[in-house]
Amino acid sequence: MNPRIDIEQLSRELEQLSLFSDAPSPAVTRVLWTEQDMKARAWLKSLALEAGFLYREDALGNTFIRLVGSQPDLPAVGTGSHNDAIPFSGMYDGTVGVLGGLEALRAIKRSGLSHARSLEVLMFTAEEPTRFGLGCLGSRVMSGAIELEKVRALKDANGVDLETARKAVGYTAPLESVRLPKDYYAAFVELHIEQAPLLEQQGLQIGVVNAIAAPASFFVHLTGEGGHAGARLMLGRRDALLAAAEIALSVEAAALQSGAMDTVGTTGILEIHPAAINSIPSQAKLGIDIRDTDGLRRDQAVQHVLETIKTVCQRRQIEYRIEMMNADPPAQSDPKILEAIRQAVQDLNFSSLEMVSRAYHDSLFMARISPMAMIFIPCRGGVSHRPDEYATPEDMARGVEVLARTMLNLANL
Ligand code: HGY
Ligand code: MN
Ligand code: MN
Repeated sequence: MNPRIDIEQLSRELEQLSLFSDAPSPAVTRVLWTEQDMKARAWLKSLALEAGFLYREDALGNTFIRLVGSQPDLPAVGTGSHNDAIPFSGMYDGTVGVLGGLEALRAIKRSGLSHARSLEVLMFTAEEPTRFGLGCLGSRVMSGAIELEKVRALKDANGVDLETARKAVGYTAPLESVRLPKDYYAAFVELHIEQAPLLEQQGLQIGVVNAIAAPASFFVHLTGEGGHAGARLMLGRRDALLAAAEIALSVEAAALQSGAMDTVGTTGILEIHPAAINSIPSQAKLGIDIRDTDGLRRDQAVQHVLETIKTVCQRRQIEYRIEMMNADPPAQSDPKILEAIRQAVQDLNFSSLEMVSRAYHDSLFMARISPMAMIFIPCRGGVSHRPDEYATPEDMARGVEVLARTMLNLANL
């Protein structure tokens, strides 16, 4: 019997998970290793144990939930995503891949269908950059994509470093133990909402993701000269906010002038000091995010902004410091995994679209240690990272069905 998805249970669990939040419903805020995050982790563990699966957490809290196969020594087939949520976001980003992955394993177990390879759901730590300013922290360390010294040096907005933060919530094993060998997984397939409107606009049911765009992010720290908003004349002012404003506009210009619609640029953070209406801003901090499906074009857009920062700060006599957080290459999906997804879509007679992911995901880094591909389902209006993010139970059920079939296709190869 084919795996049958219990969409009522999955929908209930998504609702329950959304309540572990530091924002009023329907918004969700669940930041790394906060009380709500730790409660959500404990709750996920209870679901895994209830289902009779193996459960472990690594030194960063990456969580592994395993349904053992008939040949447990073979590299497993992995799936998974993230449960952390940026401030005032929605309840489906990431969670559909974690709880949907769990439901896929439960459905496979209920079906009694055999699978040589073990099947494993991963809940990655810190896919979102909220706390330490760097996204995909868990999968970066797992895949060896970052030096551990850089990880240890990360500090949150309160100056708490990562080592102190992780040990405070019980993750004390050496960071070196997080790294996974290249043959740990035979395949990795992530289920995620599309976070864009293409599937909905074209009335298609499944996205077969063949590439993940290249993300870059950096902070710009600006220091000018403060002073009295009324008494200080305009001539000679060194207003940090105005320099920041020119820089933010150059982020938009860099994306629009790249010659391709795939280049996107966002200034998502702008903090000023002292932030008083009658005081000239002496300091500003920008958080800038620039991406493209083409790594070279992305780098050119970043370069455009860095040059603008230099000229604007020279003209306005503002000191600046650039804090590069990441500039990752894009990832291509593996042909074999794509074929397994297409086969599942065809068997289920669903409609589908081959597409790229403009959002990044942990799969961007899992691609470094395992053949990877992603499955998208539509989300209403393409909206994400907002409280009105929504995916229908029918779309979620289809996504989990494709995931379960794909994992089974791969588990017996
Ligand atoms: O920003 C991203 O692409 C992901 O949602 N963290
Ligand atoms: Mn996200
Ligand atoms: Mn996500």
